[in-house]
Amino acid sequence: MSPAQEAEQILHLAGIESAGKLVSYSPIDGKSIGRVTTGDPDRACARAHEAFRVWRTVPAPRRGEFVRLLGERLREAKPVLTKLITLESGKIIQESLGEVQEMIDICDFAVGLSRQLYGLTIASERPNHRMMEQWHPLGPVLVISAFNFPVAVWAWNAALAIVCGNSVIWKPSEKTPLCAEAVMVIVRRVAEKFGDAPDGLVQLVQGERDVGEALVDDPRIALVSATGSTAMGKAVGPRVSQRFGRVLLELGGNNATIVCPSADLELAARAILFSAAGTAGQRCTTLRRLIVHESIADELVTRLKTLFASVKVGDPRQPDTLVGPLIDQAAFEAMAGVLGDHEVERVEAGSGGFYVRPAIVEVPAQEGSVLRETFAPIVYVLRYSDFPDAIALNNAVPQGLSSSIFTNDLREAELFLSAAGSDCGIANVNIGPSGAEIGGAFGGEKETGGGRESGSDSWKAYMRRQTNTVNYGSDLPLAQGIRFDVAP
Ligand code: UN1
Repeated sequence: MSPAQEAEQILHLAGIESAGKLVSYSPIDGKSIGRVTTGDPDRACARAHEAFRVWRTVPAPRRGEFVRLLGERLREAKPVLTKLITLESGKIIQESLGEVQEMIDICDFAVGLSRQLYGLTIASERPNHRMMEQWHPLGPVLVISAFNFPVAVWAWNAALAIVCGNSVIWKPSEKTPLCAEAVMVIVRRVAEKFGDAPDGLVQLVQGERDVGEALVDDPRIALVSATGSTAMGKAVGPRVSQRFGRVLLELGGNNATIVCPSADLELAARAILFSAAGTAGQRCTTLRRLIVHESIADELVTRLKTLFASVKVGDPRQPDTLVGPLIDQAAFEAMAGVLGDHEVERVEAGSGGFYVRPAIVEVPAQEGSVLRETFAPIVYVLRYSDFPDAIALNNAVPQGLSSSIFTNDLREAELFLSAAGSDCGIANVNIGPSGAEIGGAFGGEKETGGGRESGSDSWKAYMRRQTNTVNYGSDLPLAQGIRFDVAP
């Protein structure tokens, strides 16, 4: 069946009408698979603001019930949503399944969190005084998501924002609008079952750049959580900061793996293949730089070349495909542009999509395109002789998302994780840089934007902290022992 026919069936099943200005194309064959209507940012912000005023007073564990129902519905919808993700983003089925699982996992996490939005109690220096801090809902949250994780990253943000008492507006990538429509069908069913969720608690606003800009600039949006390129973050960050709104940025990565002489090369090779070639190199956590000790570089590169050559590139709906198509022609041109003389190996998959074989390119120095994130499956190989140089190379790029090391030497591993080691938000030992679990805080430093989403205490970004001091005595002692008495 063609992607268009398959998509039509799914949209019909979900009751989604395919109409409107914005066209969705499947990267599988480059053809249109549906249309959606552009949203109205002003109306969405007004509704989100009203919904927030109601939702913030609902007890957090009850808000958790909304997310529990969402997780339950996602479990039921997993097979269908998986298919649509593959049709619209070009991910292989295994990875689309993983993407829906990531949504379910964050729902489970957020349900537990809805009873754990803890503040501290703090010892007061004054007699008969108590200090504490409370975490209150923040306001409407705008989630801008990218094509490569068309639904999971929205879920990371939405699940936390909802239990934290906020309303949510979702501006998905214009390359994956149908996945967002399908998730909204699920959300509407959840709202019905929940009963008294305010109208406009979760909204979808489709559109292109102008729609995104109007939402970003709206003062009713308290937090803009944006995932995408560093260029996008550079545009969004200052606009929001200028109106003193909050931003949570998850931008480009240029992730490295260091392979040391003591490494288990079999393990390393498998991890490198998944991290570099998985999602056709289109994850923000994709492995882009391999920093290998000179004593094992030849052996590892030979092994990797064989693996890269044997990987099946093709229709992502086939169970044995490991690398699906690039998202579009522009992605292909970007890859071809940086590979230049090395030439991109195009794979004919019997359709109009852009299918490429993952490339492994040895470079003498870390310069030029090696310093940039090209959203395609290219891994650059650099050699090192002294371990401190490997760490220096890992850090000598403008981005700071993810990193990893393969070693069986405890000293190397611990140094890599230490304050003098990797400067990234994520640093792993004996696994690749991609494929993080939702339980940890996800995000990175430098040009990656500094935001943290998903697990750990990332929820704090979606709330406002209030410090309270209560005097239960009948005197008025001042802090720092200040005396301020009126003369008798
Ligand atoms: C992204 O590419 O924007 O760690 C997110 C990973 C995934 C999320 C990637 N869990 O690779």
